[in-house]
Amino acid sequence: MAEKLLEGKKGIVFGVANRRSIAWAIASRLSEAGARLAFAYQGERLRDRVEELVATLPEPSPLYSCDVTRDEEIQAVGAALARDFTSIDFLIHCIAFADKADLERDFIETSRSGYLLAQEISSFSLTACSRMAAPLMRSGGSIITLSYLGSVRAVPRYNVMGVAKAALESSVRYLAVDLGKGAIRVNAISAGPINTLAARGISGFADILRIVEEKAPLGRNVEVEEVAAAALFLASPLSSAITGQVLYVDCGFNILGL
Ligand code: NAD
Ligand code: IMJ
Repeated sequence: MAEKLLEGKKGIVFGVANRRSIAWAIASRLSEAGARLAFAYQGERLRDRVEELVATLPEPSPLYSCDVTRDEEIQAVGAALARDFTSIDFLIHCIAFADKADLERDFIETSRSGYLLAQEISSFSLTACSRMAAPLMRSGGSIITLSYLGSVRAVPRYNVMGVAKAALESSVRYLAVDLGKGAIRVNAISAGPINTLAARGISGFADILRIVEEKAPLGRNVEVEEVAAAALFLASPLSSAITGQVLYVDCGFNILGL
């Protein structure tokens, strides 16, 4: 049988909250491809749920608590990875947060604190996590984050998250330049709408799914497994010349003018 794509590779996944999380779909796919995984979850509130999910993987995986607003917790993850894995080959960043109120009223009403919160958690955390991980990627590596079309288009109610995703996608390019010399690649996947915890609370989300289904060139919404397959590609040597990119996995919706 052909060698698995990620046989012998190790990495860390940030952003599993529950079984619907995009991070979980990616973790499952990378694990299937032979990778060994570590998980960083937001805080003790999530530990039991993440533990339960991770127990279903074929190999035991270390779990670390990490609130990305705390530098010392990110540093502790670096130390734990050095201890448990010695080196890593990939980092998956699936983290976003904004104050719910900022996703419900007009963008112009965004508060200073709400703006900074969205930037800190949804954008700066990629840079902080990359700085932690890069020294562990001794033979090169792949860093992957998740974005959304609201970074480059004004999507109703995405608001402050759109501005944070614009900064995230720009960070991908600057990080790709800094880390390229160490053969570390940095890319984003811009996924179409998927029914996860981060999407379900949004009023009108069902309408958004319906509009995409109606208009997207492929005439349907994206499946989370399709996002995971793109992540496998970007984590694997198949994408060895691809860095600094935003790869749309959205059934073609982003190409439309009207
Ligand atoms: P999710 O709610 O399952 O994942 C979001 C994660 O962010 C959670 O695991 C949460 O614990 C984590 N998080 C929030 N604040 C944190 C903090 N301070 N420290 C550490 N972790 C923190 O939802 P999801 O849809 O899987 O979201 C994952 C990524 O995918 C996000 O970046 C989101 O913007 C992006 N995305 C989602 C969609 C969609 O429609 N669901 C589409 C495109 C992109
Ligand atoms: C989120 C808000 C508005 C429109 C939206 C979304 N569309 C999509 C999303 C069209 C697809 C989901 N998405 C891409 C996100 O990045 C969501 C981020 C998010 C969601 C919440 C909900 C609960 C909360 N804070 C949040 N912060 C970020 O309190």
